[in-house]
Amino acid sequence: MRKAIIFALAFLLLLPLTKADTYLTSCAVLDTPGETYYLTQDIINYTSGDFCMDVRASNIIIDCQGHTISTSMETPSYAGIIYNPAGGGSGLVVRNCILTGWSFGVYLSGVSNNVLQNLVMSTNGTYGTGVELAYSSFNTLTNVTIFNTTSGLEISDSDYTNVFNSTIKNNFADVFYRNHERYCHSYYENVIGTNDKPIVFFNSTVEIRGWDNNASEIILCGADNSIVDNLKFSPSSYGWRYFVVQSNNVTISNSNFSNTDVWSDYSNNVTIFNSNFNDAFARSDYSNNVTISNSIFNNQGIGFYNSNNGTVYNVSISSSDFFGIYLSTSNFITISNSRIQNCTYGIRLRNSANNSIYNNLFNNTNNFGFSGAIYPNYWNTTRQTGTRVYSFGNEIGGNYWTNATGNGYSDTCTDADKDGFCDDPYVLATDNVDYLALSDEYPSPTTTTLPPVHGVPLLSGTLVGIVIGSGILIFMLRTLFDITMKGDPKKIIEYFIVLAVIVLTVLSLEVLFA
Ligand SMILES: [Ca+2]
Ligand SMILES: [Ca+2]
Repeated sequence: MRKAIIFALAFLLLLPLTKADTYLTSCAVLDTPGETYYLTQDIINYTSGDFCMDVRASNIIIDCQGHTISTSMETPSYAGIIYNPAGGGSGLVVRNCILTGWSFGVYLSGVSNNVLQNLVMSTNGTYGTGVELAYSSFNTLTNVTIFNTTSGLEISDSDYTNVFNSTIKNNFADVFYRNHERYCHSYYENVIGTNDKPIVFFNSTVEIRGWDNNASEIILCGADNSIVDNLKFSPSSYGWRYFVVQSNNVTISNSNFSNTDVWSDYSNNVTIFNSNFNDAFARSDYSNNVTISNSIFNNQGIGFYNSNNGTVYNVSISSSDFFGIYLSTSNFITISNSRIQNCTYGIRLRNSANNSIYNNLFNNTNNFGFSGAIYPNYWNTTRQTGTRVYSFGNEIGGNYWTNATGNGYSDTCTDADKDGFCDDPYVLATDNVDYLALSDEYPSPTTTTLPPVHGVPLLSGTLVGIVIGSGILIFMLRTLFDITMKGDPKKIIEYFIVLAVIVLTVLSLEVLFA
């Protein structure tokens, strides 16, 4: 009896120490806290529900032991592994799994301190995300491979994401930030993206100079006062690559971007100048004082979203299938001295007010468009002396509105006094009027360009006249002085003959150069 009691006590003592293991052969709801679930076989083409492994308790370990959990492409599917318990949770470990075809390979929402290790995820090219972190912080990914998804690692309102020794490449977007404010406490080490270049993350001031495609994705998060100069960034012809700026006071200059979004997100005072964008989109979200100047955009343009006080100056945008410039819920943006051509829309405004758009050339299929609520905007500045972006005249005011066939408003408007401004306001929409639309009626200045004369090219008639006239005056005074001193009548006759020859020469020059 005593022996039996001792045995029972020992058994009871051992109970909490007993490894709580469950072996799975199919998808399941995992709701025992602290349990380790081992998958003992592949689960192929699961189609019976939205989730395969539905985690509902904390500190659970899922070890697939190298097995695959897949769903068939044709069936709407949601997550291979989801951890989204009501009231939150933490401590999930997922390891040694291959997750294929899911809308989300692993979906973590409202949970923290989780670990993903030794995972391979793909969607075989259909829509899907490898790992979604939504409102989930303090997560660590180690040795995770994600490819062929829409978003490899999507980070939505989550911070403290640590990624080690992982490959997230050949996804439409490799690491996609969707934070609605700045979360910059993440850490990336040896994370390889598309083209086998690293995905780099900086959260303190950095100077990036002279990089020639050293990275596949660059994230400046809280890297205030950073300088980017002479950067060449053309990560891949496929997909959506990012140069993400979530930092203040960042300067980007003398750089070349292709196939990328240069994305100012929750950032103030970002300045971009002297740069080329080819198939590259400069967008500003929730960012103030973003300035883009002296730059060239081809195939894509510039977008401001929920951003105020931006500036676009001396920028050339061409051949965008969507828009040259888009203002969405963005106010007090100034766009001037820019050329926007061959775009489907030159500029589009949505719910945007108090923007100033003047002295630009618009030459597009549709020069402007509005959506959402239409608020007042300024389409001209005060009439003043200045250099026009297009058309003759020495005063600026509004914009030049034309199109490929040359019969836009500025081409055809009445400008009876030929002052270079259309006589009637150009009404784009309610409270959106260009009162000083530029016209092409200002007389072109009669600049006479002369052919080369004795190897001296392009002398103007006036200049020739002044030079020769001054020479003659000096010559005449000196000769007259000589003659007067000598008092020789023959010299006086010679003087007048020379004078006659000179006058005739000057006259013929003036006729020639008139
Ligand atoms: Ca005209
Ligand atoms: Ca006029």
